[in-house]
Amino acid sequence: MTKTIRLTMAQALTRFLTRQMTEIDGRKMPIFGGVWAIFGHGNVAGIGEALYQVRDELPTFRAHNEQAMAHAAIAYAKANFRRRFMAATSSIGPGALNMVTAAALAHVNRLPVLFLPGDVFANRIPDPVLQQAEDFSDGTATVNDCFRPVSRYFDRITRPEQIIPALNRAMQVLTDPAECGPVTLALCQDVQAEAFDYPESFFAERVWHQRRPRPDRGELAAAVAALKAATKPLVIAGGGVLYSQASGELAQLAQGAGIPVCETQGGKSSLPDDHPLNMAAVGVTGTLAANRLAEEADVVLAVGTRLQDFTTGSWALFKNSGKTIIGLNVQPFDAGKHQALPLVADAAEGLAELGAALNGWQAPAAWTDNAAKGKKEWQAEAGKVTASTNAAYPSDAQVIGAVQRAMGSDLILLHAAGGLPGELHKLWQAGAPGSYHAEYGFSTMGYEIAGGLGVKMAKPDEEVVVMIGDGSYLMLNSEIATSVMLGLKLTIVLLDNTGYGCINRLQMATGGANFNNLLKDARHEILPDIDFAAHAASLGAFAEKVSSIAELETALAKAKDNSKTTVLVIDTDPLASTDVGGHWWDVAVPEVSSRPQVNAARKAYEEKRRMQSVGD
Ligand SMILES: Cc1ncc(C[n+]2csc(CCOP(=O)(O)OP(=O)(O)O)c2C)c(N)n1
Ligand SMILES: [Mg+2]
Repeated sequence: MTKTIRLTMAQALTRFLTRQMTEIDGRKMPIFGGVWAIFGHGNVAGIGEALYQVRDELPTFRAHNEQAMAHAAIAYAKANFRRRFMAATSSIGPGALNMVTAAALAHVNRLPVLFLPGDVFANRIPDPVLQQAEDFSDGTATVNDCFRPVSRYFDRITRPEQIIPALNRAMQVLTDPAECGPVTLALCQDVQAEAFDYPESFFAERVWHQRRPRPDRGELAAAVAALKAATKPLVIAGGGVLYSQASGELAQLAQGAGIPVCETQGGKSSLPDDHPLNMAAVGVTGTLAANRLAEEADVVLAVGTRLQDFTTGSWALFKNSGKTIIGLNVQPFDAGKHQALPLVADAAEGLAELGAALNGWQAPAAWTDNAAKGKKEWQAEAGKVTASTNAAYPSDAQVIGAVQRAMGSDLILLHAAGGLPGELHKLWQAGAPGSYHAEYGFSTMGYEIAGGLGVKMAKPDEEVVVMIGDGSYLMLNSEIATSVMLGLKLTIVLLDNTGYGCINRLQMATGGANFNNLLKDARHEILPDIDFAAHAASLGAFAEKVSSIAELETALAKAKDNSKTTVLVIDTDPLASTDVGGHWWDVAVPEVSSRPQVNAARKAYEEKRRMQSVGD
């Protein structure tokens, strides 16, 4: 007879989570780094009690905002290259829905996270319960259905035994490199507390290993033939290179065949910035060196990238009409985009097999030499825009220069939204793989600070530097207090340009009036003068407002020795951005307008759109 153990569904769930292990560098460890929780009705009595039972094996962390705690969980997974992850549990209703944006963030970035929102009573006896939305036509609908389109797997647990297949499927999705993304198990409140005789085998320890699919022979042969026929080959390294930890294989292929490499936001730091073949950022926020090659390339080996518009310049960057794209991706959906030759495989395996099959083949030396020349030219340009200045309102680029000079590259730099992602993509000189942590798949304002916290949990020995604009800071800063409480130190550099600088610039570039972006251009009675340093200090951080680039460098050097989270605030110029490099981006301009500036922008837009390739 099967041995069973009588547990509530919530107890079974938490016990199961503690038994899921992984192996990293030969060391066995729990695959779940912990559970983020904000309790309320719908989870405090059920899952709350169950988490308490396992608190020594599976730590529970308390946050101040459900979206933010999910950001921390997601950043933790990203910093662990998806090898380890976390769960996040909330009450029903607003607590649950606060996590939906974060679920989309994880979905877009293909990052594993387990959402455990509380849900309504399965038995429906007390309906409508506090925070329950009532659907007039669908008795099964709850607010948690909002998670469906932003989860790779969604389930609602309405009977205690359903948690068995649901958790099995959850683990498949969380650990599969192709399917990987958020899993939502909506936990009906009464069912969390309901007992069942679970088979003991369900709680057997399980060690999960990363699956590394090797390429199909036919696809590999086609990719090799395409590369061997290339005269201007280029590699685009996306986030998949990092998730696969394929930097070594990438460097070997690039060096062996003399193929220059460029990097997407997600793929930056695949190779160190100073690697001679690394042309660094490509696309809308790309370097001169990378974009020049992208325009000419005849074979583009796109590795582990979703080829989003910032990478392809809205499909206007790759101008060689005879080009072939090879999509080396573990997910067929991505591998076959834009009629690419698909090469479905793990990045490390695929790159290694490609490298071996190329068997000494090399790109024409003139192409590789041209790349090296472009890199030198770009470095000179980048040096100019990041140099120190006495300006009262420095540019983002000048602040980036200061951070780099004071802190070096031996740190993890994190950012997500505003003008910084573009500037950092172009200008930050990344070090080791994973040292550049951009959330630019969803570019969620408010990811930064909570994300930094998640990174620090994953990599406690690393210096974690968060760069953030005033807009993102005001949107979500509460986890500064959590970072202080948990003793997880972040260095946060806050660039205050008094509003949504990058959107204001985009508005101007599309012919719009300065409207509703910078605080001064928004409807107001009193123009706010926000004391960010005082605010951060009130949350428990060390905080300082600096008044120049030189002061920032001094403060950053000092911050290295600070024991707790430090926030350094600097005023910056909302209008300045780096002109050199970059590429057009498709932002639809109104076809008719009473503003002549809009009409002019529309005309220029129509011109630019002609460069877009349709369907390839
Ligand atoms: C949650 C969310 N809302 C809105 C946006 C659109 N958006 C992108 S950047 C930005 C302004 C960011 O302001 P700030 O953080 O001060 O950076 P700056 O643009 O000034 O560099 C806005 C509103 C977004 N990316 N995320
Ligand atoms: Mg701003």
